[in-house]
Formats: sequence, C-alpha cells, structure tokens
Amino acid sequence: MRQSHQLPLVGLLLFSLIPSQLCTICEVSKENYSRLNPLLNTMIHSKYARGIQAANVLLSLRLVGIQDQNLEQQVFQEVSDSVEKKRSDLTSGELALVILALRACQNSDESVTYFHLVNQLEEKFQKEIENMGVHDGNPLTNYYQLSLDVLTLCLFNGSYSITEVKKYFSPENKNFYFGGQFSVDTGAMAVLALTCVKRSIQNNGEDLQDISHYIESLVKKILSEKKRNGLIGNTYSTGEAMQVSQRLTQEIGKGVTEENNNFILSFWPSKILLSISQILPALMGKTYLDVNNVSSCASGPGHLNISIHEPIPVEPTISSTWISVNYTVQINETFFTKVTVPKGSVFLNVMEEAQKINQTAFRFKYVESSWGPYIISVQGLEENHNDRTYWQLLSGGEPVTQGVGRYVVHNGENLEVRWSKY
Ligand code: B12
Repeated sequence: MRQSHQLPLVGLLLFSLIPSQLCTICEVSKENYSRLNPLLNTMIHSKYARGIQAANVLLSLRLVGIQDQNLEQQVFQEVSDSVEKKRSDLTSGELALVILALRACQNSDESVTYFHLVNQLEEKFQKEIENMGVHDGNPLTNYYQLSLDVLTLCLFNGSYSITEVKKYFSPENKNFYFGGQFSVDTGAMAVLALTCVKRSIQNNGEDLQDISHYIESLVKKILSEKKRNGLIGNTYSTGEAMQVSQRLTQEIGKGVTEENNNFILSFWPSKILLSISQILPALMGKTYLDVNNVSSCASGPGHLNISIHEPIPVEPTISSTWISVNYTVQINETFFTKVTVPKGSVFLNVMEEAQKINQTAFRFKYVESSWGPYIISVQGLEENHNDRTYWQLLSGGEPVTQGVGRYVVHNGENLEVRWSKY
C-alpha cells in the first residue's frame, strides 16, 4: 500500500534524471507483464464494448496477442454487427478502425473477405478530400480520422495518391491544431500513417524526401509536448504518442528503458477502456503498423496468467451532501445560473439541472460516442465541422480534459459551455 503511494514520486524522480531521453515511457519487459494486470483486466472484461469502442478493443486484443477465444468472438461479433447496422453511415475513420480490427493479425487470405470494405474506405477518403476542396480545407471529420484512413489504405493495399497525401499532410496544415494547440493524438496518428506510406515508396526520389521531412517535423512537434511527468500531451494522447516514440526508438536504435513506466502505470486511469486499448499495444512493444505482420502479433503474451475478478457493479454514488456550482452558457450573450447537485456529480448532471431551471437558455443535446456523451448542441445551436465550430467545455476559464459524462464537479466551481472555433 505504502509502496504504491510512493510510485508516482519514484517515477517522477527517475524521469527528471533522464530528461533528454527520447523514449520517455517504453515497452514493458515480459517479466514485468504482471504490472499490466489492471489494464489487461479491464480489457478482458470488455465484452460489452459497443460499436467503435469494440473495434478499438478487438484491434488491441489482437495486436498485443491476448488469446481468449470467447472474448475475441464476442467483440468480433459486435464489430461485425455494428458494420451491418451503420453501413454507409460509418465515418471514414470509423470504417478504417473497423478494417484495422477485423484484419489485424489475420493471414492474408482473409483479405478477400474484407476487400469491399477497403473499397468503401477509398470512396469515403475521397469524400473527405472533396469536402476540403469546397469547405476551406475542412474535412467531413478530422485529421485524426484522415490519418486512420491513410494508414489503413496503406497497410491493406487500398489505393490512395501520394501526391494527395503530400498536399494535405503538410505539418503546417491547420487541421493538426485545435484552437491553436497542436493535437498530439492527431499528429501521432499521422506519423503512423506517413511511416507506412514512406515504407511503400520504392524509389529514393522527391516523394520519399518530402514524406520523411513531414514525419520528422511532426515527431518534433509531438516530442515538444512531452511533460516532466512523462506524459506526451495529456494522459489520453500518451498511448498514441508512445507508439510513435517507440517506433522511432526501434528505428534509430536508441536504448529502451522502462523506469518511466512505473510512473505511468501507477496512475493510469484503468477504467477508461478506449484509453487502455490505445496504450496497451505501446506498452507491449506494438504499434498499429504491426497489424498486418502476423508473426509480430503472435509474439504477444498468449494465454495471460492474470487473476480475473468479476467487475463489481458500480452503483451511482448517491451522496447526501449537496454542492453548489456556477454554470454559464456563452454564445454572444452570457446565460448564467447557480445549480445545486449531489457531491460526486458530473458536468452532465449540472447541465441537466440547469435545463430544468430554464429550458430555453440551457437546453442541450448530446450523442453517445466511444469516449462517452458528446455535446452537439445547446439552445438548438449545432456544431458544424465545415465551420470548425463546437461546444467547448471549461472550468474556471480553462478547457477541461474530460467529457461531460466523466468530469466530476466541485463545490463553488465555475463551469462553462462555450460556442467556440477549433
Ligand atoms: C477530433 C477531436 C475533437 C474535435 C471533434 C469534432 C471533429 N471535427 O471531429 C473537437 C475539436 C471539436 C473536439 C472537442 C472536444 N474534445 Co476531442 N478529440 C478529437 C480527437 C483528436 C479525434 C476523435 C476521433 O475522430 N476519433 C476517431 C473516431 C473514429 O472515433 P470516435 O470515437 O467515433 O470519434 C468521435 C468522438 O471521439 C467525438 N469526440 C471528440 N472529442 C471528444 C471528447 C469527448 C469527451 C467525447 C465524449 C467525444 C469526443 O468526436 C469524434 C468524431 O465524431 C480525439 C483524440 C482521440 N485519441 O480519440 C480527441 C479527444 C477525444 N477529445 C478530448 C476532449 C477532452 C475534448 C473536449 C471535451 C475538449 C473541451 N474541453 O471542450 C471537447 C468535447 C466537448 C463536447 N462538445 O462534448 C479528449 C477526451 C479525453 C477523455 N478522457 O474523455 C481526447 C482523447 C483528446 C485528448 N487527448 O485529450 N475533439
């Protein structure tokens, strides 16, 4: 017990001793796989993952080589069903993730089965490009998804044009930034995609040089977001950033140390499934670039010897203590109210209470996404990807790093939902 309290401090100390190290958090050695138990446990209990979340889980299970046929079958079924249900409604990135998951670590004769999905992805990718042409360079979705598209097309022999990739993936492109801030998640996914493209270029000409230059520049931007505590960007982008830094470490032959994992593993939010499915491959030395390398997948832990506890159902914390929170909706005008909610409530509960007080000023809509509820409209005003508008969540004037379904509010806090541009 005492030891686990000290881990963050030990990790921080180790990290501060090796500040210039490239691989800040690295692959966990096989002898230490038991340290991953909390993360693996969450994955193994993920049979109820839905839609795109299930695709992320399947991809991760296969990539890290967890052999649990029952679980894999259930998650596989969920992914296949969600493709059936949503079909043409899938966004390009969703479809790319589905293909990555279904094809991950399978023999190449499986390729015929999913050939039509790769064709659909080619079409969806073209629609993204067309949208950029008519909407001031803004894709239908975002550059995280366009990167997933290119990565998937590149890995599974889909067609895409290197000229287009060079045109749209320049590191200075505004789509790598949200509100002026470089998006580590987006940059990392783009580096994986560009690395695949680079490997596919046969001759040593201009294309190779340009793509190499893009990768180098994006990696610099990612590493400049490295924090003293070992995170790259924030907790949720570190998994993807690690895949990139790991690949580089392997490629440029720098030594790998794993001291910093102690820090990361000691506080990783082991309940956020999506976040786990993104970091687990990196901690086990895999990246999304390995999905079509069957032998690499097979070198995983196999049948894991981990103690599986049935998850204890989490009852909503009903507290008898009440707290008071200030809530503002900011468009051109400011709409303000004070809301009283039970201690332990999340941002969403505050919004619901405010809506009861004044339906006109505080009505809102959300959609369920793999990260939880995502606010799409307030007062009937809807976000629009073509205009890069969205509803930003803030506390004390600072953007929060979690969504409305997870962010726990505190007494006296100033919460805000602001009509913003990214
Ligand atoms: C693009 C993006 C955005 C875009 C989304 C619009 C667009 N053009 O697509 C913009 C800039 C608007 C945005 C906003 C926010 N985002 Co954002 N976003 C991303 C990013 C880079 C890619 C998402 C994606 O397309 N994934 C791939 C597709 C296939 O998966 P998907 O689940 O179907 O994608 C949808 C959801 O992810 C949803 N979405 C995007 N952001 C968020 C955030 C939350 C909390 C939820 C529930 C859903 C959600 O939009 C996607 C497209 O429809 C992710 C990084 C990542 N690792 O996923 C961060 C990420 C999901 N965002 C994050 C955050 C914190 C936010 C904000 C809460 C920031 C804020 N303070 O306002 C807001 C959401 C507020 C709200 N209205 O509810 C965090 C979530 C962390 C967490 N623990 O929940 C991430 C992981 C970034 C990070 N490393 O911190 N985001």
